[in-house]
Amino acid sequence: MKVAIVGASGAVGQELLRLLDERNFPLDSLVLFGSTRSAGRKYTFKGKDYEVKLLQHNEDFKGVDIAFTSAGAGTSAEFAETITRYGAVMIDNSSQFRQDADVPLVVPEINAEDALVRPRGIIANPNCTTIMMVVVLNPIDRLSHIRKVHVSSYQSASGAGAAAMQELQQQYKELVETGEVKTIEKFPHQLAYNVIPQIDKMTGNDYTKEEMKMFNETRKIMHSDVRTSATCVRVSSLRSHSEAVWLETERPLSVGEVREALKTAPGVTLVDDPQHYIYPMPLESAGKDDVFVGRIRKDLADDNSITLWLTGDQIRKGAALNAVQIAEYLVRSGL
Ligand code: 11C
Repeated sequence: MKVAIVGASGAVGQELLRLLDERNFPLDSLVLFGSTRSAGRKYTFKGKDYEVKLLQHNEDFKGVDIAFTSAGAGTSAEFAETITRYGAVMIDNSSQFRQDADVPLVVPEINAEDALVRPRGIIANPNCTTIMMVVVLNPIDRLSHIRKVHVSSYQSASGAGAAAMQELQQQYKELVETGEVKTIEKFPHQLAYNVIPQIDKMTGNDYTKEEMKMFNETRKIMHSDVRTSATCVRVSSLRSHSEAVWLETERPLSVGEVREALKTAPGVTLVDDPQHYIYPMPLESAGKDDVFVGRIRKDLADDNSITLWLTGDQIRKGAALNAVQIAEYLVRSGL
């Protein structure tokens, strides 16, 4: 098995390297790609050094079985043909192909088998905020169909990449040292001591692209007509996203049956004892694999609705881990 990582120096690329090692992914050879900025950098994997090659339109992908791509939508669009030409399966972390009818959009706990039909050799890895939410919605949807979701996200700096995480840390340093923030490049406003109610660009319907990803991707992954209305907000946590979710089902569900369904759901850990101040928090889910869920309660405003809170590591389950789980499924299915 020959594996390639495109965007090896980024936050997701680095997490992919850690996960392939940690999970003993059955690879025989590895090749790393990057932009002119990262080409030439060296990373160690299982005791061996690998140099990042410049991503180019050439024959470097000959013999590659699985290519993880995490270098932005533009790069994925430009290089998809080059990457898949000789049969590599491209597991793409960008938003470029997610809504294409001939590209499966996969969260293995929910629709793994969709990955088996991939006419273009591309499998899309969903948006991080959406992945975490659907892992929790799906077991509830099995109890009773979810018709509507309202969600407010609390997204960490890591969603905007490694440089954005450094920027947040730099902003706090500047505040302590000089009392004011000087570095504002990756976010549209100062993030330290702030929250920003916009992630990604605005679309024509007054929702942001991130919010529309939650609407569209949830439907495609769950094969559902659910309608999701989201407000996506950047907060100053470093690397784990949180979401407050209100979901409306066809029949009223009890808190007890929702808890029972989530207790045994794959990829979910129940952390729900608020009387003792126990609930999921981004500091605790950072670096972990599962999506953590708590504060499960009846919605006071709607008898058919349940309210809950979840957190999950955006770089792990929200990106790199989900991609590796897709690859593991392909291997188990005989790739
Ligand atoms: C963020 N969720 O937190 C975004 C990053 O569609 O893969 C991931 C964007 C995407 O900024």
